[in-house]
Amino acid sequence: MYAQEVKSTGSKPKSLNSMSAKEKAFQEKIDRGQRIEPKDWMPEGYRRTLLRQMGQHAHSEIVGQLPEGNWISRAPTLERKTILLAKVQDEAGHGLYLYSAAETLGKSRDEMTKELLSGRAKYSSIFNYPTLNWSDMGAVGWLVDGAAIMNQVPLQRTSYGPYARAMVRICKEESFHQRQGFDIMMKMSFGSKKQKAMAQDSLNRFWYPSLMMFGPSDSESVHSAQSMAWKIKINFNDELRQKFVDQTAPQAEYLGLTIPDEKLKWNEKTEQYDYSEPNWEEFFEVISGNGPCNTERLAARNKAWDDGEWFRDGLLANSTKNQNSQIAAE
Ligand code: FAQ
Repeated sequence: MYAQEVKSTGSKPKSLNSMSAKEKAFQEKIDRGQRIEPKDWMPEGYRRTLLRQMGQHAHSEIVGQLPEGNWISRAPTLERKTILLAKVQDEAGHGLYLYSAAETLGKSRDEMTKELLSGRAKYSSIFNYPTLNWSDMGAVGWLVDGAAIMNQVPLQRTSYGPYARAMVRICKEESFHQRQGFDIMMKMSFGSKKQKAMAQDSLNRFWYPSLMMFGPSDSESVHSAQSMAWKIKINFNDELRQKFVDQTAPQAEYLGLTIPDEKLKWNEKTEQYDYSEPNWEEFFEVISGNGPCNTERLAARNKAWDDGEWFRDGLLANSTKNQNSQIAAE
């Protein structure tokens, strides 16, 4: 019922010569590094691609609250509880900035939400994996937020103004999230034997799903070419995945943990780590709705939407009443 549909409709970018005058002027503006703003003319494909990516991104922030929200009441100390609560609230805020930025392209937040709830829109594959113990909160902050930052810092330079500006604030907060995750990992890794084993277990389970966050390998990425020509995306999927591995491997070493990849090795020639690809079959299963928690995640979002109906109706009724009394007073 709640399966996410895989609907990849990517196309190759047009050459400047085959563009209409309007499209050419638009592309040249992007090539000069100028921002596109909501009232500017834009090709329909640019608008649709942005709506798809920003919508998926917003949904990821919203669904992304669930695996951590699950642990707020079970955090080991009051301090950890308040920090986790603040982080989860931040993710809700990120979703809202992104929905607002996407609304400037002419699609309402309600429409985007309906797409999420019906399974027509995607959200990040990572949130379809379960969080089984406290050290998973460390792994999510360290690896999931770490991967999110790696992907999102370049998006501060994306060509669409409202998206780029939303990303500036989001990145600042994500950086705090990543540090709190690493702090939990340090506590666990340098703690008792049992705690260290929990930290290792979390790394074992979250490593490959984190690598999947960057999307399929470039040869399978249907949108990269056009999205990069439009500067909606700034880097290739594999490029960011490699940077993430290069950044994270020394951190794991510092923690005394082992990344679950026998092939992981520093390559003197390329000056980067060699590593094993994630299981792409599993990735495509997860984004098609068949991951371990897809059904549970969408059911939770649907329940929250249904349970909140009376409140949304109340807010709307109150705002209509206020507007009417203001009109009557004028
Ligand atoms: N999961 O052609 P590409 C976060 C889909 S925020 C699910 O390479 P594209 C914060 C893709 O949509 C995490 N689906 O696609 C946080 C397309 O399907 P479609 C989210 C995926 O768009 C932390 C198809 O595969 N971040 O974590 C995934 O050029 C902790 C072909 O792929 C963003 O959304 C995936 N991992 O590149 C919150 C960042 N990868 O639409 C709470 C912005 C690919 O044709 C707790 N987005 N697909 O049906 C992006 O940078 C890009 O959209 C990519 C994918 C890189 C994710």
